[in-house]
This record gives sequence, C-alpha cells and structure tokens, in this order.
Amino acid sequence: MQELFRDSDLYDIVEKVVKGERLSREDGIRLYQSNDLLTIGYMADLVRKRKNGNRAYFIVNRHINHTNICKVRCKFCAFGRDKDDPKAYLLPLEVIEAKAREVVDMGVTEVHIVGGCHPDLRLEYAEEMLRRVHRILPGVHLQAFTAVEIDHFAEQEGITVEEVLRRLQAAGLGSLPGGGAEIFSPRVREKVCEKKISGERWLEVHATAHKIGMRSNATMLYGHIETIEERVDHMLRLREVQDQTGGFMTFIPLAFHPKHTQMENVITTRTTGFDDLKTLAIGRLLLDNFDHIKAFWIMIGPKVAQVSLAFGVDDLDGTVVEERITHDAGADTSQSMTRAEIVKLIRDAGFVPVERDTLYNVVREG
Ligand code: V47
Repeated sequence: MQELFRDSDLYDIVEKVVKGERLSREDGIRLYQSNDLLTIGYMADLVRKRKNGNRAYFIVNRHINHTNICKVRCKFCAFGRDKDDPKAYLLPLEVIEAKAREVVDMGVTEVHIVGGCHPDLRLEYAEEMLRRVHRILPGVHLQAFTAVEIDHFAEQEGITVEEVLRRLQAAGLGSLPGGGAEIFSPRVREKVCEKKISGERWLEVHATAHKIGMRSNATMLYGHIETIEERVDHMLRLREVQDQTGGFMTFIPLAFHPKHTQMENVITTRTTGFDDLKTLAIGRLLLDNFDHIKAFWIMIGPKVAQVSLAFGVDDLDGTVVEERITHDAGADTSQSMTRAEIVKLIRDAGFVPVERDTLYNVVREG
C-alpha cells in the first residue's frame, strides 16, 4: 500500500509511520508545509486504526459555564467579561443545580464545567458546586476547571496546586479539561494572553494532576497569529510531558473563532477545512503517546468533524447541550447534538460508534 506514495515528497515520513517510528520536529514542519492532505490523512488513519481500530468514540455530556467574569481577559476570547460589564454573570449555585437536574433523564455520563478567573470567587464555591452537582448526578464524572482556573484558586488561597486539586478531588472532581493551553510559545502568549499563566505552568498543573492520579486532556488553539513551527513545538511539549506522566487522555485542537474578540480586526477569517483536517491529522502523527484525538464538532462543524474520522480522529466529543465560549465568538454550529445525530455521523463514515465515559470506558458499543 505504501508504494502508492513512492512519488510523494513525504515518502520518507510514510516509511517512518509504517514502521512505527517517532516523528521529529522537522517531520512535523514538513507535514504542515505540505498540501498533500491525502498522504497525511493516509498516515494518520494508519495510526488511528492501529490504536483504535474501527471504533469512533463519543460521549453523552453537558457543558456548564458557571461564570464569564475573568481577570485574565485574553485577546482571543469573546466570552470573558469584566465584573461591571452588563453581560457579566456568575451563576448562583441553585441555577447550576437546575442545569444538572435538566439532564438527569438524558443519560449523561459527564458534566464539563469551565468558566473564567473570577477575581473574588473562592475555592469553597467551586467545592460546593461540585458537591451539589454530584449529589444530583451521583454516577456522573465531573470534568471541571482548566489549569488556568486551578492556578488562580491556588494563588487566591495561598496554597499549592496539589492542595487545590486534592480539595477539588475530595469534592467530586474527576479530571481536568484541556482548556487554557492555547499555544505554549511565549512570543504568542505575550501578544494574545499576556496575563495568562505560562505554557510551562499549564504543563506543571497537568503533571501535578497526573501525579495524584487524575487524568486530563490537552488542547491547542490554532488559526490566529501562531506559526506552524509554534504549533509543532506545542504538540512536542505535550508529547514530552506525556512521556513522563502518561496522564493525558486526548488531544483536542481548537479552531480559533475571531468574531467579537479583540483580534477580530487582525484575524478576519476562520480556519479552513483543509487546515482543520491537517491539524487533526498532524496531531495524530506527532502525538504517538496519546491514545485519542478529538474533533470538537462545535468548533469545526459536524461535517468536517465527521470527515476527520478518516484523518486520524477517533472521538467526536459529545452532546454538549449548552456552549458559550465558541458561540460568543460567532460559532454558527448548534450548541447541542442528539445521541442519534452523533451515531449517524459515525456510522455513515463507516466506523463503529462507541459511547464512552470520560475515562474512555465503554458505555455502549454498536
Ligand atoms: O481554554 C477561547 C478556547 C477553550 C476561543 O477538554 C476559543 O475535552 C476558539 O478547552 N475561538 C475552552 N476557541 C474549551 C475547551 C474544551 C472544549 C471541548 C472539550 C474540551 C476537553 C475542552 O476554548 C479555552 C480556549 O482555549 N477559546 N476563545 C475562540 N474565540
């Protein structure tokens, strides 16, 4: 089969992938420079099939964004607000409970909770929120708070990240979502999120979670001012930490949406389908020690997400129910998909749909 690619400029990389060899930084950059999407896709599909066979995962979940008040105010984010902004909100715990109750009969196995770095919200509110959601949905996995929020709680309480994580774990936290990673490059962070924790700190928070037995996800925000070298370096830093801890479950590239952000006059267009597929496939190829690559359909649309199943992706995330971060930045996808819709996307692409829980245990197959 690989002989079909003998004339491709990427043939030496095809050979490496077929042999199961780890790809280098140079290989990653060459993949990004190439427009030979089908060869890249062939390789990513080969790795995907080795790791996950014909299975494509999804989850029945709901997202809750408890507050948009945020002192970090990243330029790429249309969701975060100052406290005195008329659109600023902090959901009372009773409203969060009501959102949990809404999905009691939906069969959700995960609640995903992220918000902003609220300047005077205490760790106790977060603990109480987890306890209350857990009380309403006892068997459901709580994936909550990005590394940025965890670091914020540590700073506010004057305690270590490990202490914050242990307290939240005791209150019901199951795992950390992958948000807040953006692009690790200090050059980019200086320009788009100068008040955010560094990439190194983000990685340290995740490594600490892994040390105490908590799994986590990793993201990369692409399609703004980052270079392809910076994307590759971001993925390789994740690969290095994963070699040390093994705690990451999945890699999720997040496509930048510029509308209503402070960058909308600089970046006027969304990522293209070509770039989305290439980025997902290159993620699959470089991150050889990650079990899963997730396409967050909310950001790239269900159709590209479906096609990405043939480009290295093995997970389409979930039913979501309600999503603010991407929709505040102009997303035109729906905020929710039914289980049946996700199953159809997967079946029509020739894969076996597997409903998973957060930790990729099988809930229902076929
Ligand atoms: O941290 C913010 C990104 C993230 C924009 O772990 C933007 O399974 C695009 O991390 N355009 C939050 N992206 C979402 C997130 C996530 C989503 C789904 C699944 C998981 C998981 C994690 O969204 C933020 C930031 O990186 N973001 N603004 C924007 N304008």
